[in-house]
Amino acid sequence: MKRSRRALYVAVLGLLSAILAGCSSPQDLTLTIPSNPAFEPAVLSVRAGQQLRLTIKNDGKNNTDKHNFVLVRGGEDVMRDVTSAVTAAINQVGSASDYLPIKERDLAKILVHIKGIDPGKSETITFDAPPAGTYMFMCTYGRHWSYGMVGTLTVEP
Ligand SMILES: [Cu+2]
Repeated sequence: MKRSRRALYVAVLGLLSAILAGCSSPQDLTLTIPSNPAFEPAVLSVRAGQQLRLTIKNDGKNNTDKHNFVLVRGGEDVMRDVTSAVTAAINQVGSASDYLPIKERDLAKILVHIKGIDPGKSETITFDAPPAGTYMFMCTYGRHWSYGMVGTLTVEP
């Protein structure tokens, strides 16, 4: 009798911890964009599969300080592909491109993105961290990547 009760406790504890693990809250991350276009901090580190809640705060003061956030599915080579595709899109349709690629195969190289954020505003996006690796992010407005508005998301296994 005593033994079976103990077994029940163990089973209930196991079930509870499984439920708690499933309900684990997302990890909050914040990127701030100062008046001088940049992401602060420029390096983020997370665990693979962790749910993330990323907030981007645009602290720019001028009306022209609009920025976006584009996280690509890889490192610098993938970022270069995407910047070429964005440049092609802008040349083709201007700001109607939303500073994103037009072709599906280029869009597929983007993991997540947040559209243009006005100065003084912030936006939040929730997503799951990709598999372990290094992922680049950037702002594609006005080719801001070329002014160093880039950063790295490091995903640990
Ligand atoms: Cu920007």
